Amino acid sequence: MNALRTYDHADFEIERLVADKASTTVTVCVPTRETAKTIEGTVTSLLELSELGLVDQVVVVDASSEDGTADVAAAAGAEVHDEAALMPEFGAVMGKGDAMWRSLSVCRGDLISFVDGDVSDFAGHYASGLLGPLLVEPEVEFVRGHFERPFAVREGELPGEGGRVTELLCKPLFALLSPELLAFSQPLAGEIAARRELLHRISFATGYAVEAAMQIDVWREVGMDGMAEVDLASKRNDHQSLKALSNMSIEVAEGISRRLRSARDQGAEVGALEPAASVEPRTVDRPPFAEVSSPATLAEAERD
Ligand SMILES: Nc1nc2c(ncn2[C@@H]2O[C@H](COP(=O)(O)OP(=O)(O)O)[C@@H](O)[C@H]2O)c(=O)[nH]1
Ligand SMILES: [Mg+2]
Repeated sequence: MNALRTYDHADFEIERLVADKASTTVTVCVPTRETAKTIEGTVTSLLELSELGLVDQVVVVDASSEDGTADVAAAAGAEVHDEAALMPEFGAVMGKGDAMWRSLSVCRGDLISFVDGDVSDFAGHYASGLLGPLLVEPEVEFVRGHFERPFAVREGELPGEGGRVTELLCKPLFALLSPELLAFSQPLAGEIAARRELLHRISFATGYAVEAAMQIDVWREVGMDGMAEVDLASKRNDHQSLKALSNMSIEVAEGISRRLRSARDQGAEVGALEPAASVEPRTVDRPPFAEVSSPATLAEAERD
């Protein structure tokens, strides 16, 4: 097995990246649901990178947030889309992964980065760190961020105690099923960057299944050698309730389960993680974006 390529955001100087970038275009896309508190800072940081020539398009794809996220993002200068207005022929939008997938219809960059919109210590080094490996290393196709994630408590914060679904669900399942993927410290981090063609080739799981599913699909598509991880220092976002994390975990488990079944159907010797027949799935896989512009797929979606 090839070792995972690892970087630090400080390895990439913005001026150098802009020079290496030449005519390559870059989109940064932020999926948002009720993030009015943090989105202005995020958009402002990204537009600073745009002034420096690193980023060409800053997109916010909003879940019709009621807290004014879309207006705040637009006032800060982002290109804002309501997720429901993107690819409406696919019906109701099914959470974060579906919003990301639909955003491919408006993200024009040769390189596309996704970053969360609810991060209070977001800064430009998130985007430059994620884009760096793609701009300097032709073999890298996909980059995921990792960070120190403190857990906020009334008296302050507990270092390293955030990221509970990652540690309690995703990594234990990877440890059992695909230990190679443990090379990534935070496989569920929403901060990624990739070449557009790769993102158009893979399916996107809807909801919170998207990150774990993408981790597996990209690994199967380009191998460890085509992947990289970058240290983005710290990430602070509001913690979700245990109930919300439990629902998130079910979606993550579904995404992993579907990939195991598809690997097995393709002849891989993997164990099954088979849902009971009575289980109503909460997530689905959107087809590779490259396939959806074909008239047959669109007609199929319209029939559903
Ligand atoms: N457009 C859109 N964004 C979403 C949706 N659900 C979550 N997000 C955003 O995706 C990012 C990560 O989601 P979050 O709920 O914070 O997940 P966590 O950080 O893993 O707990 C945040 O910017 C959310 O606002 C959704 O259904 N649609
Ligand atoms: Mg969050």
